[in-house]
Amino acid sequence: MIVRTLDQISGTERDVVAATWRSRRLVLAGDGVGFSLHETVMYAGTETAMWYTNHVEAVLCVEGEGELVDGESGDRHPLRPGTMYLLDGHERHTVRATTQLRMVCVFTPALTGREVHDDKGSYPPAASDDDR
Ligand code: 9YT
Repeated sequence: MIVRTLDQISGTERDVVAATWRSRRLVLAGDGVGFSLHETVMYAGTETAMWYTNHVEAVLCVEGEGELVDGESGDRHPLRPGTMYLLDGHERHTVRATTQLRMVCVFTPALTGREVHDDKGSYPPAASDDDR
């Protein structure tokens, strides 16, 4: 069993800061369970375009208000605590944070740790089975 707190990982390699978000990665590929688990804060007033071509991601909003735009269909969905979205088709999407948004995110395959978005808003494929 592994037990970790957000306080323990703050300021460590598991704490990744980008222009519009901060992601504290509680479970990573090195833990060897096939998924990663992150607590992600999207900063108030920001817009983040993403396109996870190599991963499936589930996101549960637990704090804040915003909007999710499906980049494939153009559909818009309000984001508020209790709303979940699952990117089961590698959809392009944009998150608009009206207030600060706090999300719980699960990625499969697991992220290895230091990933930040490339110019398409994607992360590279998992390096190898040895990293999972
Ligand atoms: C909601 C979302 O996907 N935000 C971008 C960061 C990502 N969740 C991560 O790396 O934790």
